[in-house]
Amino acid sequence: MNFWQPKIETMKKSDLQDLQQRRLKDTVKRAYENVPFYHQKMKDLGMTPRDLTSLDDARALPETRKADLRDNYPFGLFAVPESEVVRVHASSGTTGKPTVVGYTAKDIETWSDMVARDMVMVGCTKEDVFQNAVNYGFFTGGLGIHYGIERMGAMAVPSGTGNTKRQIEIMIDFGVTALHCTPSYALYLAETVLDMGVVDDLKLKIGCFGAEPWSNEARSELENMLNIKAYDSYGLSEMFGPGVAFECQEQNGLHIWEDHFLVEIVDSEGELCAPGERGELVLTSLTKEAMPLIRYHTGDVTYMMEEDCPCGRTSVKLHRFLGRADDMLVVRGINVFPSQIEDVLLKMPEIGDYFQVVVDRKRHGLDEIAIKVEMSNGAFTGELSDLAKLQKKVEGDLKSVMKIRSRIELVEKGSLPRTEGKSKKIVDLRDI
Ligand code: DLL
Repeated sequence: MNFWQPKIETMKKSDLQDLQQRRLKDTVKRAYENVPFYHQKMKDLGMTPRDLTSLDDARALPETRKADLRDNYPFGLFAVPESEVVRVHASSGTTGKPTVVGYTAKDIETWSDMVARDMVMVGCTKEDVFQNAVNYGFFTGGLGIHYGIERMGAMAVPSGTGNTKRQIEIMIDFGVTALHCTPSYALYLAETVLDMGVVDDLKLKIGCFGAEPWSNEARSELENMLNIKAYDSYGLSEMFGPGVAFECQEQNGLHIWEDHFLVEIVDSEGELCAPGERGELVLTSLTKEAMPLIRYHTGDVTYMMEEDCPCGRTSVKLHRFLGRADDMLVVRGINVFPSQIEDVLLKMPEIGDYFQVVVDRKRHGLDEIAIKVEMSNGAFTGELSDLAKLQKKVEGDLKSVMKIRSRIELVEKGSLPRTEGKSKKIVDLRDI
């Protein structure tokens, strides 16, 4: 069994577009009639749902941003009566009110099928024992993935987060074959598995990692440490949650489910990017009932891949995410993504898997990047001159990629904080 919903997953491009158009019309009509926010926005633009005659007309629709969710806290963007909403999730956010999202019973069904598609796509079957080691709560990664596992019939192991050694014991005792968690937590789990010396006791084959950016280097690292194939899992609460886009077994780009989302990639001026050109992902939900969102700016940077996928799925692929538009550091006018730094660091055998970037503005107004980098096990020879050489090498390699100088501080393995959820790789101390 290679597909969960074969008809849709392999649908001809033109049929997919027809389906999108029908669903877009319906979504916009529901938003216009039931959500005052969208009604007003469309009125301001002099539009009604009847103006939508082709998919291209979507470009004229109003846009939505995270602030709009906050402004309409908690339930102001719901397009159905509250009595139809069977679940809410929320993201805490660091400032202000959380953003709340709601689901009808049908939304939960749609979402579960979408996640089941992903699981089957990476090779899971009913025989698999699937551990979901993310936070079960307001975070969509818990219940979202869980329902998908149950839907496709594997055995769900809802271990949540915490107590890493026990998680590993469970993995061994239950014969866990597939794991879903953040890549940061996967690294911590892998490190602990190696420390415990139990890697040969694991039956793990498949790792699905997401909820934060990670690099191809981190993938190789995890695959080697745990003897698995590792897949990228993308999603956001505003568009159901996890499962929106997922890698297939080609491990080369994430299929985004175009029967559920209309995809745009736009540059900083809002113009459409050509395939291969990086920009911000903007999504319109096509099937969400409780809370449809139109042209939602995800803040995530990627690009569209053009070539057909050998796996047979026809929905377009997105390149693995380069980071968030707002995670991009602008240091002395140069754009730096944490993922670029990770790419450089993980290529070096002397360097471990953890780093933290601290950006600060010095007295003369010049921004400085300092990067704390953990060394790998046994990399310290005891010779200080070797350390200095390594430090110089890291600084040089980073400079050639980032185009600006950074100060490297080599620290002992284990000294940077480990996380069970999303990691915080950047600390920006600038007051800007
Ligand atoms: O992180 C949903 C999720 C759960 C996805 C489990 C995958 C696995 P939020 O908490 O709303 O939802 O955060 C969404 O996380 O806009 C991206 O910035 C980031 N993100 C999620 N997946 C990836 C990924 C969940 N694979 C935000 N690569 C998104 C890069 C990711 N960034």
